[in-house]
Amino acid sequence: MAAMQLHWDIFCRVIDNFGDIGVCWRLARQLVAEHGREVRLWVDDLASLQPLCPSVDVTKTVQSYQGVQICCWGENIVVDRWADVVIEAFGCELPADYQAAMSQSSSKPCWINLEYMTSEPWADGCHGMASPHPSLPLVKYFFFPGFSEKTGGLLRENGLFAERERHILPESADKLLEVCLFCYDTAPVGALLDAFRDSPTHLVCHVPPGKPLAAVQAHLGGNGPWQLGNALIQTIPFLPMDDFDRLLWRCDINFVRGEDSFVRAQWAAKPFVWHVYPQDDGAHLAKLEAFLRRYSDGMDATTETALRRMFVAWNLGRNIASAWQGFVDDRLAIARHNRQWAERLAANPDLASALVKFCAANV
Ligand code: TRH
Repeated sequence: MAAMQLHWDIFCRVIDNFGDIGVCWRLARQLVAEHGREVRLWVDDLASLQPLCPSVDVTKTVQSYQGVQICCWGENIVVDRWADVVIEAFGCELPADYQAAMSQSSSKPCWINLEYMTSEPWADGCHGMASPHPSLPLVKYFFFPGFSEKTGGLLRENGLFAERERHILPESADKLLEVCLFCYDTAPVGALLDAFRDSPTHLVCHVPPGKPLAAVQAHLGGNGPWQLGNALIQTIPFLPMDDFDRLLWRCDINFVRGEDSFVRAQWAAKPFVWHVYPQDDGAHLAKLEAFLRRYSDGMDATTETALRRMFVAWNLGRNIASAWQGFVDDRLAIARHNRQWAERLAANPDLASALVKFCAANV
């Protein structure tokens, strides 16, 4: 039997926001907790990890937290050993010295480029593709998170659904609606707030700091809380990662964005609205459409229309008021569908397990 690949190095360069480090941190701690791996997480911007894990000390170049060794990836890092598995997150490019050292080792590490998630069908064909290095005797493999069984799957911890069920409250049509508003500042937040104000629905909307709050403040001014008709809009602090999950479980409708919060909203099995990470060439709209196709499969026509109208309105900034009311009216049916959707997705292996298996087969 092949030796277990014990040592893993994950390299993460933070481009913007929290998704890059959110994904890497989640993967690192799961590899430790569920697969017994020894993981070093190299990150170039500790300050972006700190809000997710408040115990992280941004002044320390090396520290351990939840069993993961967190290393600051600065200009001149000294790597005393290379790992059995090396993960280059989102094409962040490994340090040249590290690549050279990898190529000289007698047992070559399994080198993975962990890609951004997409539901577009082309990911099925690209997942697992090998890319030989142009000059060194190394091969890099492309690993695509995704929604089909032909991709690397989605990050999902063992016991997540059981934990969720311990916290979740039963759906009901007459309770005060709780909404979480996590989006980019390009979302039509002003139009949504106007729709809240004009709606008969009583709700409380939780707004995290950063882009969501900036967008709310740009429309309403001041620092809140704001009472708009039946809607109370209130700020919340940025929550540690596991508390953020609990917020998604508690809320009745979750606005989420990017990659990691989008996946967490799906595991929460509550109605959600996705704000896709905007790309200049409009590529994000293809991602949105590809996701909507998969996700609405098996939905009844009325629910699908309500859901599609809201996702499109939110991402294109059109017809928010009517789309919102339709979404709210159909939320119990959407919640039922989302429960089944989460179960269906969870039939595929989770990303960390798939990665462990893939690496064992590609040494
Ligand atoms: O922050 P995001 O927009 O991140 C990313 C990056 O922009 C990345 O470059 C881009 O390519 C990618 O999106 C698609 O959205 P995301 O992915 O949802 O990451 C947010 C993380 O922050 C996620 O791990 C959840 C976490 N979070 C908390 O832990 N607590 C909070 O209070 C909030 C609001 C978020």
